[in-house]
Amino acid sequence: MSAAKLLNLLALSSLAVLLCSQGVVPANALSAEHNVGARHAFGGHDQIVKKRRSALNKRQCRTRSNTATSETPSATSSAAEEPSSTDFSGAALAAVTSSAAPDSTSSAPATSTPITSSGSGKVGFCWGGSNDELANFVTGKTKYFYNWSAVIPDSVRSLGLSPMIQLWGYKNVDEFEQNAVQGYADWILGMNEPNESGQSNMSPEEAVALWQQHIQPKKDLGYKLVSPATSGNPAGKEWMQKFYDQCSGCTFDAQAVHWYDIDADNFIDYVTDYHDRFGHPVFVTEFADQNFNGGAQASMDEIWAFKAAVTPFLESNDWILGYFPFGFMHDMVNVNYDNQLMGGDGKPTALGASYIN
Ligand SMILES: *[C@@H]1O[C@H](CO)[C@@H](O)[C@H](O)[C@H]1NC(C)=O
Ligand SMILES: CC(=O)N[C@H]1CO[C@H](CO)[C@@H](O)[C@@H]1O
Repeated sequence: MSAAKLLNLLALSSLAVLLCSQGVVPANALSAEHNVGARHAFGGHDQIVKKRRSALNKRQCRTRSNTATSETPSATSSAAEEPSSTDFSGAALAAVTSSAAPDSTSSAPATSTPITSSGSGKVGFCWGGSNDELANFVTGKTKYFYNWSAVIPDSVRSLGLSPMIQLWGYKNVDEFEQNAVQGYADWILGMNEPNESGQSNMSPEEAVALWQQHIQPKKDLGYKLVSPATSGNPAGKEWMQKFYDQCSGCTFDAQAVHWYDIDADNFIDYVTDYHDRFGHPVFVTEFADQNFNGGAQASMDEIWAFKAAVTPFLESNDWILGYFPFGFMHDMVNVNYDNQLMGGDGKPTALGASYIN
């Protein structure tokens, strides 16, 4: 990935900044401190947080990516660092099937047998790889694609994936309007973590105005509309409630949910609550077994256990339309590299292969 593209991705990614601020607070961990941290993520507070974090997994907080904001200091820093994760792609190769993408250039061995390929089509890519690497990941179980922008790589359609474009925030309104013509994509994702100052950073009122002006009219062009995605902290739900309460004339085909933490039961409760509370089918458009609350990171064994615990929940509930594990990318931003789903060779890690097969 070129440095420019990487920076672009980092700027847009939800993970960009909040991970170096107080980070994502579990749904049930009310924390006033979180709000303070988020608000001051670009000021002196950030240094304090960095110090506090330095005792943790060093990889966690090495990249700042605040080009998304006007406060924006240095987005250059260590963004070009190579991922330091273990690369399981050798094992992954054996597990990958290219059955759903017969015309792909996947380098998965044609002779390999998938572990299991449910063909459920619920796995989505929040994608940070290059375009030509995408074919390495497409299976009968994968279906959705977005990359925090309103631009879709050509290969998405030809690989049989369902493209989603995002009105990320104010910064890509023009790009969004240019691209969101009939048939360009299937789904529109609303704003990215609007309740975070380091992300699209807008009030429910502002988001309602953007939605009514730019997103809702696309319904008539055949698009299915997905709510904004608030960050996984308690204020996110409040923000969402206010947004829904005020968005008159708005229609929603699905609810977007983001979640980062280390407890599978908490994940299940959180996602279920979003569904029960707001009443729409759900896309979990970002999630990982990642601790942003100061404790230890999950071990690789625990990450596997987390995956084993949440996957049956995600697969078996019809109201969950799709789920997007983080991350199919080379640079994991501030997330524990043990969660990485793509190896340095652009092929699935063992964990990545397990999610898509
Ligand atoms: C998303 O993909 C498009 C098409 O390949 C690319 O132009 C754009 O830079 C990507 N966006 C990000 C944030 O990587
Ligand atoms: C940037 C922003 O609007 N943050 C908001 C996130 O949501 C909570 C709850 O509505 C607000 O208090 C924050 O101001």
